Amino acid sequence: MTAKKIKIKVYRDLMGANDLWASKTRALLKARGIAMLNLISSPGSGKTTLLEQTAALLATRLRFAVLEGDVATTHDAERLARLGVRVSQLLTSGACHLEAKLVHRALLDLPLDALDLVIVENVGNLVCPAEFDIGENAKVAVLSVTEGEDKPLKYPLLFREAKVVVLTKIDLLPHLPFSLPKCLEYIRKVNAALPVIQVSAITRNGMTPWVDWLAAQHRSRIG
Ligand SMILES: Nc1nc2c(ncn2[C@@H]2O[C@H](COP(=O)(O)OP(=O)(O)O)[C@@H](O)[C@H]2O)c(=O)[nH]1
Ligand SMILES: [Mg+2]
Repeated sequence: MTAKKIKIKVYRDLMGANDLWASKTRALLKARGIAMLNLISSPGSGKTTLLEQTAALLATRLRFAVLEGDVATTHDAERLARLGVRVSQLLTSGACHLEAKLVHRALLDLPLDALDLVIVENVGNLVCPAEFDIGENAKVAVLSVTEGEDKPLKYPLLFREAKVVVLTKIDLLPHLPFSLPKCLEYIRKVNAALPVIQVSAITRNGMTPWVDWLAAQHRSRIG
């Protein structure tokens, strides 16, 4: 009896390909002493506004560029370009996160010899961007006080992976039934050592510790 030919459908490990591009990026940036940060949050938590406020404060200290990740439009890149920031827009055409290959391509078009820091604003989403390594040195979890204090418990991966939490829109605290101690407790439950920087892009409260933290990321990169 002749053996029946068996056909097997094979699905490639796409995450494996992503990790390969992420490690290429990590090597590229390490060789040039550039730090790269990956800002992750839900839509509307204030990432672009934070970057708008960061731009002038950071410009006197570091040479930096921004990669703006979105599903559609160049709105966020335009907001930063208007302030003179070196910025590129990365469009995912529907995908809910940035992939390492696209980030790598955009990095190769930047004048890497003239940069200390690259800040990536990932697509607004608390789930998928946390799962995809893009070759960053650190993930930054951005959480606004309007989202409720329980998000670190509901989306623990991001808060486990992040190196810092930026808690935004703290100017709104007097108007919201948001418990800051409860939120901090939930963050600690997921990641006991995670630092939290509280900021308001409106009052500019907390901007100095945030910019100091950014500068420290570059120092630890070259140190
Ligand atoms: N009250 C207050 N509103 C803010 C603050 N930061 C951002 N916003 C508002 O939140 C909305 C979303 O901001 P945006 O930066 O576009 O969020 P992104 O989607 O995370 O980039 C806009 O209407 C901002 O004006 C803040 O610190 N305080
Ligand atoms: Mg934005």
